[in-house]
Amino acid sequence: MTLIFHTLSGSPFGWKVQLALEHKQIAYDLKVLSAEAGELKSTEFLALNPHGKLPVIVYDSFVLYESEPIVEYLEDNYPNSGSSLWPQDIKHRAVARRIAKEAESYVYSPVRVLVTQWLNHREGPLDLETINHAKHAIAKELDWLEGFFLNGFVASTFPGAADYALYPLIALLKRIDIKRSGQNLSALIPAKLQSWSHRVEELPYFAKTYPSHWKA
Ligand SMILES: N[C@@H](CCC(=O)N[C@@H](CS)C(=O)NCC(=O)O)C(=O)O
Repeated sequence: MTLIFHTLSGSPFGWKVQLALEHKQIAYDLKVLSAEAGELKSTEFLALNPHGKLPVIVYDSFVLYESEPIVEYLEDNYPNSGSSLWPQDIKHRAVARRIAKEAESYVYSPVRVLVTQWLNHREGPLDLETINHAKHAIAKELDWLEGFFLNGFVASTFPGAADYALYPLIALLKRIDIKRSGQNLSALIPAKLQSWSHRVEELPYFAKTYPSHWKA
């Protein structure tokens, strides 16, 4: 029985789960759905996740949505596959869990604002006040988090779930810079986080997880 992993190309939550799957060396069947084609609102998909959101995993008859519990499930269900997604030291582990939570609670929302303004923007003027507010919030949070990248990765010398929670958000800032020249959102990423993001990009399984529609 192979685990089925449903995701959306470029979704930070889906990317986090895919990095965790690769890290744990778990075989999976990748199903990339399309929001534009209405696949998240289909009866079949809503039966998997009533919220109509990705990622979702299906293993045998077990269905799980919400990226955080999915990552916990992978760790718990595959204890002997790959390496642990969390640092061994209890305090480091707690800090890593905290940073994964901070990424979702405080970095994701302002990044989403910028994605909505610049990557998903269709028409009408940009809301500059909202953009500046989001940029300020990101810079403040990343400056704070930078202090916990002392050992190469988040609270550890090894990559893990906290790195996979934060990295896709940083990648979205870099993506906006590629798509919208002149924004220089990379300037919001402090030096230690810049080098850390390169370390994540050098992981052997990173390329496999890179959003397919970004490769074009
Ligand atoms: N808290 C959820 C968030 C999932 C989520 O917001 N997924 C987005 C992609 S990043 C989605 O499926 N959006 C589609 C939609 O809202 O229609 C998780 O951690 O899995």
